[in-house]
Amino acid sequence: MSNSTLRHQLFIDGKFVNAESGETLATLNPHDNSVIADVALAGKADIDKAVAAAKRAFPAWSRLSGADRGRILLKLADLIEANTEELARLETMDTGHPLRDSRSLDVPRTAACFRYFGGMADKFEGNVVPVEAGFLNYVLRDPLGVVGQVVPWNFPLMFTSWKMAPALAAGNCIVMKPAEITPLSSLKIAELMSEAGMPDGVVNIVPGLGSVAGQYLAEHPGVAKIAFTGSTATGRRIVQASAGNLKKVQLELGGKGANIVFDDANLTAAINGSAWAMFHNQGQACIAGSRLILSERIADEFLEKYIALAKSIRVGNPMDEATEMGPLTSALHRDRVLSYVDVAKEQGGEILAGGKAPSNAALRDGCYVEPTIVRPRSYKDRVAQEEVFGPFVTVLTFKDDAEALQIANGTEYGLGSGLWTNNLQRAHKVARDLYAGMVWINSYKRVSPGSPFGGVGQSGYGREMGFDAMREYTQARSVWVNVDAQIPPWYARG
Ligand code: TAP
Repeated sequence: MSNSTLRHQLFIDGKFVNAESGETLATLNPHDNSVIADVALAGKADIDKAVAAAKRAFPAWSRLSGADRGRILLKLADLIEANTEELARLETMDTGHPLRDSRSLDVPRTAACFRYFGGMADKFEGNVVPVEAGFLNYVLRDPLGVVGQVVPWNFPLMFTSWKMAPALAAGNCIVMKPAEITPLSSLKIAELMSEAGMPDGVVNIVPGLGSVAGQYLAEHPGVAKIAFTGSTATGRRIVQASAGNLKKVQLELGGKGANIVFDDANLTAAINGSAWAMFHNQGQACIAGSRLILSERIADEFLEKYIALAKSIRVGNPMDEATEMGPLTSALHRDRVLSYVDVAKEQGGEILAGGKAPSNAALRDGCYVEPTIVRPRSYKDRVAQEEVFGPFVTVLTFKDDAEALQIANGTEYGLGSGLWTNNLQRAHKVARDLYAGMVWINSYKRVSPGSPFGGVGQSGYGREMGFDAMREYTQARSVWVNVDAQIPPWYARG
């Protein structure tokens, strides 16, 4: 891909434009930290322009029929599929996702999400409420207006669709800020949006610093809702920033996924599935199964095979077809992940595998970390409590189901959790008792545009995907009609 074809400007009111300040920031290839492109850096003036464009576009877009809005999203899904190779390479270059993942997961899931909500746009209904005789009460689901969306760097393409698709299907207009280090795939989506016939101003994409552009978007009085995916700490700042105009807030925050393996599980499936749960996308996933919780009856056998599998994962240039694990998305983040190796050791943890950058000289300039397996002394240790967000799994063991649940529920997070067992009753009981927004039984990290995605506790609130997402991007309007009600006068005169 030639760098001259890369979209690297802000997308405001249907046009690619420079930032008002003229400022740019280089986005780097995490394989070798070379510059891919200098990307325009939005400031407050650009956010103001984007919000104003979205506000102008809102009346016409929100009054378009659901079918007409849906048609554009369906066309976009087709265009995404037609551009699979370019989008996959772009995502791989900017994030370090192995090309095989970008091709087989990120791009198809992005298209599927736009297609699902394209189909939803003319099917999401209000309702009629059986109120007192003589009255008709119907409830409309109105779009909110201009919504701000802040997307992180771990799945920039896919999360662009998760955020945009339901908001657009429901009739909202959007100002989206991608992460400053991974803006390229969402800017390509902007180009495809225009090709699909999206009216100018409905979607605006403004790469910029989180602390400047993101913060200002969250504060902006012209924004009716802010939807955020990222760290719990930034989520708290967003809530505070939203207070000025009491905007609606939706938060998809961190996680520390419990992945429990019982002694009656199919170990072959559990070992492979648990490795995928942790090491896919270099562990940079809020739903990663980053706490492996093993029955002590199978722990030795499980660990021996699991460590062997982790060590065999092909770490390398993400553009190579054979690569199974690429670099982390930035050098800053790699250093942060590696710093947890010292944290583990300081608290008496044992490093069972990895814990360093690979020795391969070809990867020396990149942001690589080996698959890392750590046995902490307690589930209360920092590495078993804090989100590391890298290829870094902690292993703990339990005696019985009660202890498994105590460990699994023993963090402040509650996003995704998994369990492996062939005992039907145990499966449903543990699924019921896990503190989590999502539970996978005998699998891990499954997602679908129709299935609600989100967490409890410090993992945030609100749900992406499915009908829940449509409810998140609409508000109820209750309309009362006096059909033939006989209302006795309240004041007996006149
Ligand atoms: P965050 O600071 O949460 O960044 C996520 C997004 O929020 C980025 O687009 C960021 O922009 C933006 N942002 C930052 N400060 C903001 C503010 N004050 N107001 C509005 N938006 C703001 O995460 P990070 O620092 O990149 O990563 C730190 C840790 O967060 C990771 O190690 C991981 O534990 C967690 N994390 C979780 C997720 C998910 S999926 N839950 C995703 C990413 C990171 P800039 O990138 O331009 O700063």
